[in-house]
Amino acid sequence: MNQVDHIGIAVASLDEAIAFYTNQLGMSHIKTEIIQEQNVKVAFIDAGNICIELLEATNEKSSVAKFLQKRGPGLHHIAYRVEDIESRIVQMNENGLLLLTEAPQVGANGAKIIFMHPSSAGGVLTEVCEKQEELT
Ligand code: CMX
Repeated sequence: MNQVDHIGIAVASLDEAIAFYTNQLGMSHIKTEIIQEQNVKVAFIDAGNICIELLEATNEKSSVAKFLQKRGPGLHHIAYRVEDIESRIVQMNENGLLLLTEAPQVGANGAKIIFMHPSSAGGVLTEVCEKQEELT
């Protein structure tokens, strides 16, 4: 894994969370995007050396809705950036890690993403992502 790409935080209200990170913590809101495939609306916050991804569920099917019901708002996942996600998937499968899908899915900003189940990653929902372009 090359570097931490972002930290995902599940929130009940994206507007309230954005206000907290910008008004209270003085960070910049980069952009907001709906990711249909994941049933989430995400806002990216520039935290200097890292990006914070705030996640709001768009419907009850969303894994974020389930997470909020069970655990309440808070740290949801950590994402590591790689250069060639397909070869990483082969490697992770060979190492017996439990991936949530066989192939990468489309994440925010068109990134290719895949998740490791928390049971296979020390209790942390872990995303591996290959960026197509930098956030602007
Ligand atoms: N972090 C750590 N543990 C988590 C977790 C999370 N985010 N979400 C669920 N878990 C734990 C639960 O607490 C539960 O643990 P126990 O068995 O000890 O109770 C276990 O995982 C199973 O949880 P569950 O509520 O039964 O949920 P599911 O198995 O149905 O789903 C998961 C869990 C990880 C497979 C699901 O949340 C998922 O598919 N996540 C990936 C997709 C996603 O989060 N997309 C949004 C992000 C989009 C993006 O960044 O682009």
